[in-house]
Parts: sequence; structure tokens; C-alpha cells
Amino acid sequence: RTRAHKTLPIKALSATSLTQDDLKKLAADKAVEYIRSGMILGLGTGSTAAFVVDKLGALLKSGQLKDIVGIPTSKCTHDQAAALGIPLSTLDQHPKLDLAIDGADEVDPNLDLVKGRGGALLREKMVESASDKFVVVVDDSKLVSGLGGSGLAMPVEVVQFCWKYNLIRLEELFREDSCVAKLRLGDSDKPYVTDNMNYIVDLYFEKPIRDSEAAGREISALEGVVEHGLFLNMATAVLIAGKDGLAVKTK
Ligand code: ABF
Repeated sequence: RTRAHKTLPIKALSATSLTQDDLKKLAADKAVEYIRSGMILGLGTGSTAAFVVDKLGALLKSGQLKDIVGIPTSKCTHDQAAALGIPLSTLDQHPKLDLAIDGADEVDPNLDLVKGRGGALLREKMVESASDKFVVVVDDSKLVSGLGGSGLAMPVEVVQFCWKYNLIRLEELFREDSCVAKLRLGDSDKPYVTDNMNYIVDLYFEKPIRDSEAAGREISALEGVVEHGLFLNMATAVLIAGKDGLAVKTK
């Protein structure tokens, strides 16, 4: 069961003129309130998480926060945070984190997530699993009634060597769900390569996944699968920005 706190109304901005970026910033501004000086902090990937990193950089610069060590979830976030002067380290140096803040692609009513359309799912899952608290920042376009229900990709990271074998096995696994599996392509229609030098097979479902726990287990059991984008029972709070304000949902 999840608890929804009261939606906080938007004061400073006119609700009618809010862009999606305004909503992402609103969620990011709330998320940084969870950060305390001295924390080991997981830094997410994607456009919403990037607003959090920007804000963190500003708070460190102004001295409102200090002694933060950031663990980035991608090379892209590493570069953004480094440019802002945020002190960075690795999961090997800090295998236990206080807090991680990241975006998501889908959020269901149980606060389970699909993540990884940005391609960083492996490092995100490692960093966020190692964290005491995991705060998710989204605009309300990410809300779904069931995972996979947006009709958009549910990513699975696979080793390059056997990507086609995995693509076929994944489609077979979800045959009853009319799942279509596609190799993700990047620049010049070449296969997209993750920060860990793997490929991504994106799964497209017609309807929400019936049993996401079982689906996650069965995907992980395939040889050559590195990680999947179902993030189940991981979020401690989800901050959802919409035209009416910001809703905070906790487990
Ligand atoms: C990361 O960035 C990913 O897990 C997810 O795929 C994506 C969301 O990006 P955005 O905030 O740009 O929608 O959080």
C-alpha cells in the first residue's frame, strides 16, 4: 500500500503556462530537500535527474550543502556533475549510499517503475539498490495503471555476443502478451551501446505486464541478460509534478 500526501499547490508559477520542463524542475526542487550535508548520494540520469544535479551543484556552490559525495549512474551524469564541481566517487569506494535521486519512465500505483529508456539502467539499478533511500522524480506523464502499459519500451540490457538469441528468447517468454522485442539503435542506425558496452533489447507490450515480479525473475534467468528495466520495491518516495502541484507518494 502507498500513502499519498496532500498535493502541494504551485505558488510561484501560473499553472496554465507550465511546460514539462517546469514540472521536472518542480519535482527536482522538492527532491533536493531530501539531501543533507555529508551524504553519499546517488546521482540519476535523464532530463529530470539532470535538474536535480544542477540544483545540487548550486546548493554546494552557495554553501547551503557541503561534504557531499556523488555516485553518478552514467558517464553523462558524471560529466555534468564534474563540470559543476560536485565531488564524485564510485560504488566500489562507497558501496553503501544514503540517498539516490533519479527519474523514471513509468510509475505504477504501487510505486514500481520501468526505467532505462535513457540507457543507464544497469548502473542506476546498482546505485539505487545500494542506497538506503531512493527518491524518484517525475512529471505526471509517467504515471501508468500497470508497468509496460504505456506502449513504450521496457528495456533489457544484454551482452553483445548473444543479443539475437536473447531477443528471440525474450519474445518467446512473452508470446502470450504479444510482446515485440527490438534491438535499440543509436547513431547512424548502429546498435546502441551502453556505458558497460552492452546492447539493449526493448520490449513493447500491448497491455500492462500481468505479473511484473515473475517477469523480472524470468528475464533475469536468461543467460546473457545483464539487467532489466523493472525496478520493483525500490522507490521509497515518488515526487510527481503535475499542473495542480506536486504530489509526494511514499511506501
Ligand atoms: C532515467 O532517465 C532513466 O531510468 C529513465 O529512462 C530516464 C527518464 O528520463 P527523463 O527524466 O528525461 O524522462 O531516470
